[in-house]
Amino acid sequence: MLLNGLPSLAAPAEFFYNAVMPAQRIPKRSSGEGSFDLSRYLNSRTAAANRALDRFLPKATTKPATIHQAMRYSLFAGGKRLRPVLCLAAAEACGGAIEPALPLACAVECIHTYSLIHDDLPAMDNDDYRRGKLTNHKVFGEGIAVLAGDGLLTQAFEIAAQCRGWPRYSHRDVIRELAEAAGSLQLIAGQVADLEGEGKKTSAAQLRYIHERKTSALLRCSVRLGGMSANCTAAQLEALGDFGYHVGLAFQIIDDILDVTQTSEQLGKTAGKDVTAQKATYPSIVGMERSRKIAGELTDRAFAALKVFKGKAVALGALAEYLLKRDR
Ligand code: GRG
Repeated sequence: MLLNGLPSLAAPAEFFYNAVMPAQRIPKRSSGEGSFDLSRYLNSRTAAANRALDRFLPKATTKPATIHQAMRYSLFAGGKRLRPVLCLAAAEACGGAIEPALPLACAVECIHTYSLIHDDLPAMDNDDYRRGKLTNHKVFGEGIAVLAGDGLLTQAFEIAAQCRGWPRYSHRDVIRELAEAAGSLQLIAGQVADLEGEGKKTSAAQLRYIHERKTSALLRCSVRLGGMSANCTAAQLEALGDFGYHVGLAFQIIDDILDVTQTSEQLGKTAGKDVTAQKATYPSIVGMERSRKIAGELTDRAFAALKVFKGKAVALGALAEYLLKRDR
């Protein structure tokens, strides 16, 4: 069933609806320690990622200044920094420190931001707002927005190449991990399927295909890279992939739910776009209540993957719970 660590596309549609192990085999969700201060953790790790991004990116005044302003405009527009924080938390779960993980955390955020800039373009989702601000093309024009996305995607690999390299994971492994997640079999494949599915009847299996690629692949990559930066074992790397895959699917279901239930002000982007664009979503296929249940079940699976860390993945567990309960 697993192909390159991802469940095969030939998996039956039922997988989508029964995306859980039998209930008795799933450990109850618990981040391990009641006293974990997630808010403090998020603040400190987000600040570390922001400082590192600022260091890695060319200054806004570096020539040609327009492109560097445009890259920085979207990168520092107030994103939640979930992927970098997950990357750092994965490193810590494997006994590593955040410093060696930072180039990888920043690389993932650059790729994520590029994908948002391009997704917002008139040729794609045609959005005016993102992260509570005007979209990149609304401020800089379409040409520069395309280039700002290209610049961030390329920058990601330059930043990742600055990582240390580890006994179990070379630079080659790191670059390949990033390229696979961002490439035409994953992130781009998800976007292609999303574009081509608009206005068409979409099956549950097709929707899962889109979510695995458009959302899960980069989240999975984030935690795996964090593990690599801590020279994690093969078993830990597999567990992190499993965790990221399920958190990613749950994350997208919640995103679809929020698109319907929250306002544009709360989301910082245009709410209700999925209905307007006639996009298939979990709520539109299985309804709101079932969607919430599936997101909870996927989060249970993510938790189950953490058991190999024997209580050391408290931050990852708390983040998974937070992502399930988020309101923006
Ligand atoms: C253009 C190659 C290409 C891909 C675009 C990212 C994407 C694929 C589309 C954007 C729309 C979308 C629903 C993507 C799925 C992932 C997702 C929910 C992104 C939003 O992530 P957040 O909530 O955003 O972490 P912030 O702004 O907080 O970083």
